[in-house]
Amino acid sequence: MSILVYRSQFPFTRDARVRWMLEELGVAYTTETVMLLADTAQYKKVNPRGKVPFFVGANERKNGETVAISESGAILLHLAEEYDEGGKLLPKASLDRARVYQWLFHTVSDLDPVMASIFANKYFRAGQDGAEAAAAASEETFARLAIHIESALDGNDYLVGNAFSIADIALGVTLEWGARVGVLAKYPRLAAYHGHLAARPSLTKVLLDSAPAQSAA
Ligand SMILES: N[C@@H](CCC(=O)N[C@@H](CS)C(=O)NCC(=O)O)C(=O)O
Repeated sequence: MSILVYRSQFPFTRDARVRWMLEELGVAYTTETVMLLADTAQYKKVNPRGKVPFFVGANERKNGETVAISESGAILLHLAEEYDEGGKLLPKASLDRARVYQWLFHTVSDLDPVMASIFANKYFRAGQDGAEAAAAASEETFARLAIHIESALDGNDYLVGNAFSIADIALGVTLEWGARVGVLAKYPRLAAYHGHLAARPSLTKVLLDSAPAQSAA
C-alpha cells in the first residue's frame, strides 16, 4: 500500500482532513506540497482541477491498482472503505452511518463554502475593498446553519452517536478556519467542540505539520 497526499503550504486547508484521518488510522503516507496562490500550472498537469487535497493510493490488496481522486469527502469515504475495516471512523450500523453521511455532505456542500468565504475575506483579503461586507454577509448565513450543529451537539461530544467519526473530521477542519478568524467565539458550544477535537494528538500533529520545502507547483 502506498499513499501520496497532495497538500498545500498551509496546515489547515482541506487536505488536513485526509492527513488527519490517516493519522487516526495509523496508516503511513507521504505528502507533496502544492503552493496555492502561486502559479499552479505544473500541478495542474498532475491534477487538472488544481485543488487540494488530491489522493493517489496504490492498494496491494487490489493487485496494486491505483486510485487518484479529488474531493476531501470522497477521499474520507474511500479511506474508510479501504483502511477502516473495524468501522472505527465510519459506523457499521446503518442508521448511524446514514447520519454520518448527512453531516459529511452538509459540511462539504453547505458549510464549507460559507466558512471559506468568511475565512478568505477576514484572512487573505483582510483590509481589501468589500472584504468586510462580504465576510459579514457570510457570517449571517453561517449563523443560520450553526443552529443545527449546536443542536446536534447538545449533550454530545461528537456529531453522531457520541462517537468520533469522519463527520467530525470534516467539520473539525471547517471550524478550524472559523477559530482562526475569531468567528467561533460567538458559539460557545461550537468553540468547545472544536477545542476538544483540536486536542486530539492526530489533529495537533496535522496542524503543526509545516509543509515540506518541495513543491509540486
Ligand atoms: N470540494 C473540494 C474543495 C477543494 C478546495 O477548494 N481546496 C482548496 C484548498 S482548501 C484549494 O485547493 N484551492 C485552490 C484553488 O481553488 O485554486 C474538497 O472538499 O476537496
